[in-house]
Amino acid sequence: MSISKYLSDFVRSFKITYTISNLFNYSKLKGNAMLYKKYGLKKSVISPISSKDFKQLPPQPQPWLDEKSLKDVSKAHAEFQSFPQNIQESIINWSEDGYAILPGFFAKEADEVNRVIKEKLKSGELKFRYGNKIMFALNQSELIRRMGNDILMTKILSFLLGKEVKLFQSINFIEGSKQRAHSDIVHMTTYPQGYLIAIWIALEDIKEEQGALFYYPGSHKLPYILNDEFNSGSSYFRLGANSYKAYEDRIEDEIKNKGLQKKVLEAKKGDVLIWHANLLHGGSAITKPGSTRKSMVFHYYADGVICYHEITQRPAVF
Ligand SMILES: O=C(O)CCC(=O)C(=O)O
Repeated sequence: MSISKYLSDFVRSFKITYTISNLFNYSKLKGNAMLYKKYGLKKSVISPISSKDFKQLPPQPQPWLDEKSLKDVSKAHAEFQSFPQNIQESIINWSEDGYAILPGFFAKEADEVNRVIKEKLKSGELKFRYGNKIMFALNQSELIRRMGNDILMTKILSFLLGKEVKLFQSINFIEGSKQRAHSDIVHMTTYPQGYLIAIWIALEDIKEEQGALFYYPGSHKLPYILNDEFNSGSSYFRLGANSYKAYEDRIEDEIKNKGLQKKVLEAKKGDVLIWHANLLHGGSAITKPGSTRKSMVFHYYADGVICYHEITQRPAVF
């Protein structure tokens, strides 16, 4: 590890560092005061925040399709009936599976996204972060922003969550992420719980050997695993140095104990997979060295809920 990376990790391990950063982002966070009041959370919008803060608050309803099955309500649901037939077929098992595949949804846009990403990496406007991730390319590309706010996609996601969604971030990959199984709620968390949804887009045809996306159908129904459920090593002042590894180990145990069955997504260019906030997923090993796995993820939070990052105990900044 380089000295600068070591120093940056060290500084970021102190919660006060995030509090100072929140202070700089005060104009973006001050709107949270209304949400904190709405849900009875008594704390400053610049303070660290985690699931511990919500323990004393009354339980809130989960997203509607966690409580009932879309299959049971679809026939009588006008909005569901207004979706094109192919979309209806793709999302009908959402409540049971926790994911939906929309073949070729962004097939027309994929090549142009690849061109834009390549050009912006070359010019230095975009850079890799956290290893192999290109974060927030949507801030640099009208096309990516447009895709993230695609009207039909936004309608589908809002329908599935039962609340309007707002685009939070994009992540682009050139190679497979090789990320171990996880659920997004440990990174992007909400109160009430479960109000995050994400889409993954294949930007080229992808075979397993390229480090394809994998996921565990039905795993979204497992209890949410938040900081209290693993040894995060965090204290009043600091975040635990190995909290993410401890989390991933905990998830690996959960998968073994519950005997969950993995599926690997061999995708065609433009295919979209929508995943539930709590669906376990990750990136397969790359068994064909040097292969690419061009893909893009959009994460969306629901409107009107408290949005934060459980593992780093920070409020989400839009
Ligand atoms: O693309 C992948 O391999 C995983 C991405 C992911 O897990 C995420 O963005 O939450």
